[in-house]
Amino acid sequence: MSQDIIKKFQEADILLNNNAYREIKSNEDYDYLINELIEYLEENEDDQYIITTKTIRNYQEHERNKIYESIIENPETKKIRENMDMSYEVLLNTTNKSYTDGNINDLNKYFNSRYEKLRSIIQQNPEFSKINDLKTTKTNIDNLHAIGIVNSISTTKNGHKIIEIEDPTGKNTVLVLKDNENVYNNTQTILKDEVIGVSGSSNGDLIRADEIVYPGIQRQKIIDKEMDFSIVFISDIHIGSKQFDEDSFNRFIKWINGNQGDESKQDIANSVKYLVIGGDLVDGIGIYPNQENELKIKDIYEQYEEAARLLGDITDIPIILSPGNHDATRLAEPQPAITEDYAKSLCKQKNIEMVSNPSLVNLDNILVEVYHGRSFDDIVMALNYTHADTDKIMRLLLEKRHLAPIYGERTSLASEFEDYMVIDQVPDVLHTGHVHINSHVKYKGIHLLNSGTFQKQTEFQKIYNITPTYGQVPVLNKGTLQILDFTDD
Ligand code: D5M
Ligand code: FE
Ligand code: ZN
Repeated sequence: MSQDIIKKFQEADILLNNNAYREIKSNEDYDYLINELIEYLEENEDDQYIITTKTIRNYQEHERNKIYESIIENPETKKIRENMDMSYEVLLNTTNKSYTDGNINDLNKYFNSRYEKLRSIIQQNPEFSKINDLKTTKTNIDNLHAIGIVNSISTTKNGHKIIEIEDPTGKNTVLVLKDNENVYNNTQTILKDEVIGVSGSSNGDLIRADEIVYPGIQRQKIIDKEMDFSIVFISDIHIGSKQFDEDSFNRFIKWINGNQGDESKQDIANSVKYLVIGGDLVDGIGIYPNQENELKIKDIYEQYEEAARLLGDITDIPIILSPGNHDATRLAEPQPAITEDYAKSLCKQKNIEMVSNPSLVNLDNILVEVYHGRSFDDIVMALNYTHADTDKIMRLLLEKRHLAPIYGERTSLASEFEDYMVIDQVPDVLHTGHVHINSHVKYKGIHLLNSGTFQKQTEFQKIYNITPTYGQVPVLNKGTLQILDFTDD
């Protein structure tokens, strides 16, 4: 018998039989097990002084129960939730609205829809209530107003901006002089394929701009809607990845079930009515080169089974689940909801509502728009931003009233008959993910938030210098945003 094992037990006045000895010795981390067993005996079976394999079984059962009790919903929390009205309404779910087979007419229809929707928003501005068709702007006009999709943006050798715009009737070129500072500055964030309004004068060749306008949003009239409950936002959990931080995620599940954190954290848990998941629930397969080296679960079905096992512990609050670019659904946006083809158990879970990306839900009078955020990669490239500029990007998108303006770059957009990426209805909360970095800003009365991740830094992210903020969960707690940390007990 190995002397150090015997000695440890002797010091605690405990004997052990041969079978128990063998079992303990075969354990990889037997030092840890010995300490645990001694502690268990002292606390639970203090009249016992010989350890047998039966004692080890009792100890294991005891540990399992302990874990189970800390994961399943706290009875008090359950009681509180029984008295809550958790009704909600899905206002936009594009899942069954996809018709495109990708032909060129569909592309025309798609851009027409984008143009018409955004034109009518711009025309809410009285200055643009009457507009000139672009085909009529090739003559001398002193005071014209036009609305067009941006075909291209370039800078002349003297530093002036040239923007080609197009409407259903024709095209024209817009010149913005660099000395015209106000207008010029406003063109710094123009993106290809977005819809803008231009006022100015035409000399027959081109339009000289006096003003450029975006569709824009009004400041919300009710700045703080009444809200006596909480909504939890997470995304980018990446189940199946070696870097998925399961410890933090388990703490999170314990918390939402009323079993983790100090009193104030538990109070917040007891006020939670909804959980929104903004995509990248699993890590997927073959998403980027050499991803398989970073996968712990290399089968997509098993990744979703594991997700179902983890989320299955949340039983009494509705979960709104929208996909991301790592999930098993069409990559082109709008992405249809995840289906039971890949995620059978999740789809069976009664409190999970599978929705598209993007989607719009009404959670007890709080309108939440969920968008994973793939288009941020394109905007970062186009405007020379970084992935930490999410606040800025979300403000821009809101003013442009479009979630993914740039067509034909990394974000593949499906040319549907209707452009569902337009922000038709201004939400109370715009929830995004994808960048793996938390952010929150309140802009014109709207909460713009990014829910970070539960994945530690991957090799891919090292190359791009992206430092994730994992295990930090934003909660809209009765109208105020709080970030809860789950990286520590
Ligand atoms: O995205 C994880 C992170 O990696 C997020 O910060 C965006 C960034 N990312 C993802 N794809 C790209 C490309 N193609 N270029 C640059 N940066 C990217 P995830 O979707 O979880 O892999
Ligand atoms: Fe992600
Ligand atoms: Zn993503």
